[in-house]
Amino acid sequence: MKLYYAPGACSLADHIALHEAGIAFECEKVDLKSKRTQSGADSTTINPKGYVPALTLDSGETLTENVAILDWIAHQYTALKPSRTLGHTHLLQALAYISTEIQKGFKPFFSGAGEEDKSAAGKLIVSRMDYVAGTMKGAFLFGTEVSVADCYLFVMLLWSKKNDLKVSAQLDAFRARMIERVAVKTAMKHEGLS
Ligand SMILES: N[C@@H](CCC(=O)N[C@@H](CS)C(=O)NCC(=O)O)C(=O)O
Repeated sequence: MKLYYAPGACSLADHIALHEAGIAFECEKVDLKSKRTQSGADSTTINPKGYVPALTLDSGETLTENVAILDWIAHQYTALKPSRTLGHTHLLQALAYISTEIQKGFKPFFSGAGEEDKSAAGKLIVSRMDYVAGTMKGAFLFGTEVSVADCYLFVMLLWSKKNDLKVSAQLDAFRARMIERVAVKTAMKHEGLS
């Protein structure tokens, strides 16, 4: 199995989740500008959508879309999803919200938008982060155990920090808790982020 990633990109969530799951996998870095992988391949032959993450399974099939890949990882290692009634639906609900409402909200920060647009986007992101924080059932989104959605939320908090967005003390504490995890340290070190 091979994860295609770019350092610090949303693919970091999958990288962390694969380590949390203890699944054996390889990684290959993608240059998002040139669309070349570390070994020189054209990354659009792996993911024709032209972005990361992409996860090539041992069967040869390649999965794309963070929500789908994180959901797949949680199915391989079910400790990474809530087990209670509607647990899977709640997981998808959290992943979809993080992907479509939070991650997409960062677009102005990556597209060279003006300060006014960035400020408006930042406010929206912080309020959406606050909403997610309000739904947390404990130290992690679904209680005492980490889930694949926590891995994704953590990456969004790294992006917030990088863009000087001030999040609540609760989310700062969550980020600090996550960063101490072996899986997080391992993935971040591999991506050259620590
Ligand atoms: N819908 C995709 C979006 C993935 C995405 O936005 N990837 C970014 C990095 S976080 C990327 O590779 N951007 C490069 C590009 O679009 O050219 C998903 O959720 O997986």
